[in-house]
Amino acid sequence: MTEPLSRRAVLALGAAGAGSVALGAIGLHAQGWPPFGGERRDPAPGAAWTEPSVIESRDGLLELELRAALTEVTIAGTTARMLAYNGSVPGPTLHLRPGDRMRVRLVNDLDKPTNLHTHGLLVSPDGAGDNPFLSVGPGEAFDYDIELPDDHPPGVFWYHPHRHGLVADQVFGGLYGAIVVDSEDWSEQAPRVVVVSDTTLSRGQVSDVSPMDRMQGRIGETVLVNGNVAPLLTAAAGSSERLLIINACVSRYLDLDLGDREMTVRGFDSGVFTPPLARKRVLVPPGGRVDLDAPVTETATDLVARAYDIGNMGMMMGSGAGPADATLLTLAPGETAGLAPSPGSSAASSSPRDLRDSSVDGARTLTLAMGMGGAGMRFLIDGRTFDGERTDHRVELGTVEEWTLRNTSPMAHPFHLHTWPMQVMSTHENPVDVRDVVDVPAGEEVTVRIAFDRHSGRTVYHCHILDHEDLGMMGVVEAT
Ligand SMILES: [Cu+2]
Repeated sequence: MTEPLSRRAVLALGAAGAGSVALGAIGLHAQGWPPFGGERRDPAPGAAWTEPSVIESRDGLLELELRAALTEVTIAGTTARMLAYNGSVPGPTLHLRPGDRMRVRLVNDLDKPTNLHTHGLLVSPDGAGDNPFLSVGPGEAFDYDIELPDDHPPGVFWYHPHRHGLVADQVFGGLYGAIVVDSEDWSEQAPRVVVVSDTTLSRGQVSDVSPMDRMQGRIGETVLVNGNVAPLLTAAAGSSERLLIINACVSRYLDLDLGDREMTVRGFDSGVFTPPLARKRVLVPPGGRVDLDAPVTETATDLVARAYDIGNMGMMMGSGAGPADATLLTLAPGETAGLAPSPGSSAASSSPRDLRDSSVDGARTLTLAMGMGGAGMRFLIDGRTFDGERTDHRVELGTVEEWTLRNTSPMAHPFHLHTWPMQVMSTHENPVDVRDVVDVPAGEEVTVRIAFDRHSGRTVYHCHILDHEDLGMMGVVEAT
């Protein structure tokens, strides 16, 4: 790993950017929405709906300080010591516009290195941008400077640490928050931010996990929605709630089921379906997001994440029992807890580039595999584990490539590419399905097309079962 900044350099940067700390405080602007703001109530199953506080950009700029620290937080109806951004789990929601600049001072009050990844944003991976090779040591700070292109697509994204080797532990510990990019005015019409995570708490702190759990991909015992267990979301019967759902779980797939009701899927990740798709089940792999409308009727219903079998490590490594069903939230008729948006927003006007008819400048196959070796299972892409000094694939800026993602292992792996979205080519019924996390089921292959445009630079692709990423299932791509 590169350690590009010494503590002294960081302090010097800090002096130059001293204003950003104060500005960060001003930027921490609590809106009238959501109704409870950032206040932490005492949540319990069926608890009132809460959402993280929202920080909005102003005049094209969002500045804030994000302090990562072990903090006592109110979570799942109790208190626990977790890793938190600015003292809350999830961290604040960042609401951005296309063309915005985001200046984030990440302060590391942890006892291990960390960094910051703006998952899914179409921004530069270089320098002080969305750079996965940075490492910010304990007691250090780093000033990120991230610019969104003017034509950045709308969508729901998220931020979390990406320091190789520590990512799963830090996300499991509580370090994640939502990013929403749109051109909408939330004071008039606000979607619901639904940050889904899981963790395991024991005696007031986050449990350690075994090497076996890491190889299988850890599944937390407690599933949280905005830090609560199965909160109650009420709205007028006959309306619908627009949910921006983020799967911030380390390894858990969310197989969404709203009982006998159909959900209206506006899009996954930064992709938009025109028209939206009606679906009774919606699969959101780890790291993925979905933007959907859920109908509210006269009777309450649960939004459930059904147990989803991704396969396991095989006979040699144990049974690898999968997760159980988990109720994410209850949708019930009642007083509108806030502002119920109506379907058909401006989001549909910004369709992603369709690559189906593009000429393809290059084709490659990336093989996701598992094999025995060393102390246990090895997690491989193209037969190798991650080496940040090595560049695995070089592509030419401005080209379109077709990548075949081949999974020869007995488990599904959700494949995430930074910086450049992927258009899934093998989805026949969804004409333009653009994602940054593409699930590759066990023993199968998926073909995607990627336009290497907007940004040059060097970044990573990896399995978004974050334990697998930490175990080396990651590679480096550079576009020049
Ligand atoms: Cu994996």
